[in-house]
Amino acid sequence: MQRDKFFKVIANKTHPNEKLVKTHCSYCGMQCGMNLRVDTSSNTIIGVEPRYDWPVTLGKMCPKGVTAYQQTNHNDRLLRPLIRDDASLKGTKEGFREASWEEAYSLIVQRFQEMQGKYGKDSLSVFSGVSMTNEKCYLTGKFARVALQTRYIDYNGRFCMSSAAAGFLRSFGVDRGSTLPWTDLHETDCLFIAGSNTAECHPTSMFRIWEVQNRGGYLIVADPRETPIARRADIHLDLRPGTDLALANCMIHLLIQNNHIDAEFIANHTNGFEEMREVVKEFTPEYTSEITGVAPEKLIRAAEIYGKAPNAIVMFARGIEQQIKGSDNVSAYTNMCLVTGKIGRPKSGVATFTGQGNGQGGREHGQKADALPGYRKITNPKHVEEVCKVWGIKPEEMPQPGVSAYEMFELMQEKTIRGLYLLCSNPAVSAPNQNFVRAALKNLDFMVCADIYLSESAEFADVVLPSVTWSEDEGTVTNLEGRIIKINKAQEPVGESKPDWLIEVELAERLGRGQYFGHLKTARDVADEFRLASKGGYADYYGATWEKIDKQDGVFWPCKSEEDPGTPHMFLDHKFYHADGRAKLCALPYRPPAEEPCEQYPLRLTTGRVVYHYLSGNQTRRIPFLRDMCPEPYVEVHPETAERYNIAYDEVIRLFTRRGEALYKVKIIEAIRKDTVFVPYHFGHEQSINLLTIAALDPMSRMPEFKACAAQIAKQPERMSIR
Ligand SMILES: Nc1nc2c(c(=O)[nH]1)N[C@H]1C(S)=C(S)[C@@H](COP(=O)(O)OP(=O)(O)OC[C@H]3O[C@@H](n4cnc5c(=O)[nH]c(N)nc54)[C@H](O)[C@@H]3O)O[C@H]1N2
Ligand SMILES: Nc1nc2c(c(=O)[nH]1)N[C@H]1C(S)=C(S)[C@@H](COP(=O)(O)OP(=O)(O)OC[C@H]3O[C@@H](n4cnc5c(=O)[nH]c(N)nc54)[C@H](O)[C@@H]3O)O[C@H]1N2
Ligand code: SF4
Ligand SMILES: [Mo]
Repeated sequence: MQRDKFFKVIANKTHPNEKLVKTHCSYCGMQCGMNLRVDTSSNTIIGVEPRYDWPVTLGKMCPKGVTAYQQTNHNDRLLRPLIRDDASLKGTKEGFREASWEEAYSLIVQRFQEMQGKYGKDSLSVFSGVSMTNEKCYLTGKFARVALQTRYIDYNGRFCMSSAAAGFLRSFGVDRGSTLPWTDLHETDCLFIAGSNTAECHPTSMFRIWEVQNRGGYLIVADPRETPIARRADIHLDLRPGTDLALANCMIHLLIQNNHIDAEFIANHTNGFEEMREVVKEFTPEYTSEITGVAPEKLIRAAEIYGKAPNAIVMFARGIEQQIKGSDNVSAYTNMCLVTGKIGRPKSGVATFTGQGNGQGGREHGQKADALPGYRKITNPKHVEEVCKVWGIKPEEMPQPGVSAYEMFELMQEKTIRGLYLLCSNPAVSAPNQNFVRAALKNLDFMVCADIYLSESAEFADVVLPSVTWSEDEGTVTNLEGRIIKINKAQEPVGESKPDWLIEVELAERLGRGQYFGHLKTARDVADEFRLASKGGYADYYGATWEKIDKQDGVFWPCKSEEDPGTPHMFLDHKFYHADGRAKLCALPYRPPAEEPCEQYPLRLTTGRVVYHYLSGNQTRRIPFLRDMCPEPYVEVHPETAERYNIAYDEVIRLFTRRGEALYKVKIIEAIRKDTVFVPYHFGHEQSINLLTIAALDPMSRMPEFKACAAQIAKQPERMSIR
């Protein structure tokens, strides 16, 4: 996309005592380019300017991005470690006192060593997140395996990208969330987007998406709700939540029937066509319509448009992935590009909208229960040996694989896990089946939480450690394209807060493991060790030096050497990463969601996001503008459903499932199916919709089914007005 030649691409300084620090937004996978404005007399961040010269987002930012800078010097920042002496106050904000780092460290070391002495190394666990740089994510994996020597580590990406990862690994043998750069999007002829509320969740992709339509191309959207992109789509496939696998199989069925397939590509570059064809046979538009509720004509037209488009991109997000068959949905939608050969070339391919800022890099370098740096497997002896060389430990010292995020809470409940080091995640809001998860956190003997603010999860901790925001440290993250980019430091850490990598190094030293961590004095030291640890893995970052990232506007992995410019387009040679170089066409029979509506719970509950808040809301609920725009959760209900229940706009109703209940204001809205209700999940305590969600897990990815469960509404008795 060309900029007007009169367009000024350099951001303005607004007063003389100011410098601009080039960086990216702290929030979603778009990682929009921004300059933080820093007052040089006080060395504090005072504002933000978009970066018009950032090729992916060209100066676009969303409401979260333009206010993100307000996090750094916010009054709620944690400035010193906190210790709670009275364990009976766990689960509340009460009872914390400030402490020195040394006191906090001593207590942690004493309690961790006590527990491991009594119950074994694996009595400790680490639960982490990917709003952190690659370097921090990498070091967290090493911290768990080498400093704590435990098998139990997993992270919030399990609730986010795990189905995309599992699906892509099965289809391609590699998991890079996008096979092509975002700068291709607007040049394609057809976008097929399933389960993504793009305009609210990746808003700065929209100018490219609208451009496809402006150029005469097509937009097809599969979503139970008429989201902003669904409203302007050429075809809106308004399916019942949890029925994507039928829809995707129907698309393949029709592509085959209409001969919109690339027989040569299938023969030369894929396996599994015949088995897949057998499975999709029954998915006629009529049969699929019965399952999905989508009119047969729409299914036929959607397949025709995708099939005829010279270039097309299939895209999806959590709407299809947060299901018990999330990884099957990913492979099934990916089948669309494989049967048509619309992959492995510019302007065609498949992409998932990666969620968190470092949702891509954070899943590649060892925070997952079974993963090691460079996307290696902890179950592969050769991989273990390669990583052990960098870490300086013996292969027999490498812990076994652990369990997935939700399963860690189950182990806490049964006391197999007794201690937790939680960082960069807020599972007391964001994990499913909250009543159980909160009880599991309470059941821990000892819990540490590192965060930038006192989160709902920190309320369960014995020790809270103050970490720094993204603007007070440097490092790399990998955006939703697979492009490794650089985050720069704009300000010194507030109070006594410290970057997570430094906390881990200092703790490791005090745990007697300094020989493996003591050499890491700066973020750059961690970066250099991390690049080396990824070398030779298939997510190879070795050649992505900070200098090259700066010079090239980012580096796409794999990037194997200093001379290698990186890999913006995957599979250009039509070589996939399976041993025989072929992609896998997967045969995937349909199965319904774990919990179907019934007489007692006749509605389908689905959950997700709004543009103003980010994830558990611990960051965005503190920003005045964002809080004003969306101060509380609500339930979206179709007008006919509202009439059936005799409920009015803004009336407070009780929403309940087999697991829990909560009170929500009603928002009556035509943009939702009559059999479905939607609640955003950015709120904690008694407002959390995760009190109601189901912890049914995808057998392959261990992703919880956040997107579909059975629910019911009850009217609340009118409150007396007391004045
Ligand atoms: N404003 C904002 N932006 C964000 C985030 C945020 O919290 N707030 N979080 C970031 C992160 S971590 C993530 S993971 C992404 C998430 O980005 P998205 O996945 O786009 O967001 P969601 O709201 O979870 O769900 C997307 C859509 O799936 C639809 N859906 C529900 N059930 C189904 C189904 O069964 N099938 C289909 N096809 N669709 C279904 C919902 O109606 C919704 O419109 O956003 C990132 N960007
Ligand atoms: N019902 C329902 N539940 C969902 C989803 C859904 O669609 N529906 N989506 C799921 C998805 S996709 C995701 S990604 C998860 C996210 O769930 P969480 O991991 O709980 O999300 P965040 O709110 O990002 O939590 C990050 C925490 O780390 C803190 N933090 C930020 N930066 C740093 C840092 O550098 N260091 C440290 N130590 N702390 C930091 C923040 O203040 C915040 O408290 O939620 C999942 N839960
Ligand atoms: S789209 Fe994502 S990265 Fe861009 S400004 Fe908004 S939250 Fe930040
Ligand atoms: Mo996510």
